[in-house]
Amino acid sequence: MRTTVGIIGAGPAGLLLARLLHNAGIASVVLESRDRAYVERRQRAGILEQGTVDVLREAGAGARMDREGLPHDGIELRFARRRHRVDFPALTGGRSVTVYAQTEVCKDLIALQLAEGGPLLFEAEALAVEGAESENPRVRFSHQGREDTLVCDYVVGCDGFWGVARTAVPEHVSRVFERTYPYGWLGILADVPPSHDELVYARHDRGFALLSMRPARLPPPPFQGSRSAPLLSAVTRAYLQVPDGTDPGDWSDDEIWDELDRRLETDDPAWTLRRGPVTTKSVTPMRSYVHEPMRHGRLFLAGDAAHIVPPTGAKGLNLAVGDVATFARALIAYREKGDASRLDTYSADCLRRVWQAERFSYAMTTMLHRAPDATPFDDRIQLARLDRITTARSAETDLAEAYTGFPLDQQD
Ligand code: RFL
Ligand code: PHB
Repeated sequence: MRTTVGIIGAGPAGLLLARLLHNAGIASVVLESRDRAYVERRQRAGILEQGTVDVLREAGAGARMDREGLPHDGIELRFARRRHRVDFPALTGGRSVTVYAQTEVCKDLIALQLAEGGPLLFEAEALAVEGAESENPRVRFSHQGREDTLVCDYVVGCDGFWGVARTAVPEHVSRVFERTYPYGWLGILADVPPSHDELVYARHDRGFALLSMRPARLPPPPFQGSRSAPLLSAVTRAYLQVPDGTDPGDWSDDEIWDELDRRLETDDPAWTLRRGPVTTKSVTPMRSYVHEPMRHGRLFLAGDAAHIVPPTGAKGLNLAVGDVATFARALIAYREKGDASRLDTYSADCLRRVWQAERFSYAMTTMLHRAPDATPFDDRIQLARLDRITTARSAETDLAEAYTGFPLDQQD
């Protein structure tokens, strides 16, 4: 098999890249090791930065997101029994975020790719990238019980943290920067409307808690003749900080709701937590990780294949979108104007944005989580950082700008 751009992985990075290249008339083949149902079900991110929303719209993949996504103009911080709202548009000159699940972004992009784009092969596992330094890098892969080779002009590794693409960068040119955290997130989806109309990030002596949501489709009432279910509400997505290595089965539904109640409680008696049946439960470890460089010869790394952030800043999916938008623009500039400079600076351009997201995600994580060995001094520093955000406009603006994301074009 031969193509211009071989894409490994059909997560948000690989799928969006295939779409951007298709729109520019550039051929690609996507290889995905899992089956379609698995990719469409995997529960993950939920917050799209303004820039991500813009890229999806420009790619012609924003129609359902525009109908069903929930625009959010702020978040709430809770600490020391206080509530504080951060108003994004007021602090950033009009920027906001959209709540729309990664699963839905992937479903939309898969449907478009299968209808209009180039080949997207499910259950096609990349085994190795070979010849990254040559004119024609190759991906060796297995599909339907056979081994095959995809010969490309460029290979883009969008195969996530556990993928194979990164291993094709020789050790002597690779540098890895990493940090693990001694806690994880127990995440739930529950069939109950959210308890607040914006996301709530809470710092508590018992640990961090986050109240989020997902747009939800409720079945239409029987008297309505409509065939598609109208979007009537949202359901609760919530997270609790738990010790590293926690088994989600260790937590009963009641224990989860009780703990959310404790960590989210403030002096405001008007707020109450809505409880309901928990439909999914899982534990995510927390990690910061950057692999430099993000390019070796004609192999480019994008998204989680090159970097991981702890989810507290809601940046992982947005970084993946930024990387592939940067690569697509660079390749289009080369093909249309013969200008290879943006391909040459791909790694440096992405890493600037990546490190800003690493900084922000680390700052949010360490400000809001309680480490097992935290001292009273550490607690006071966390509270002082939160107090600063709620009293100094400059500190609050810094949070709002980073959360809503820096415009992609700032790099151009
Ligand atoms: P993905 O989504 O991991 O996709 C990689 C794809 O590659 C496939 N693959 C292979 N295919 C072929 N051959 C191989 N050898 C392969 N090896 C792997 C995999 O099956 C998969 O389909 O990476 P991508 O595209 O870079 O996307 C990154 C995002 O998924 C990730 O950063 C976010 O989900 C992180 N994240 C969040 N990001 C946000 O921006 N906002 C959020 O609110 C947010 N919340 C979260 C999150 C991640 C979470 N978890 C579970 C880690 C919340 C959670 C709980
Ligand atoms: C989510 O809704 O999954 C979510 C929201 C905000 C985060 C992380 C995850 O910071």
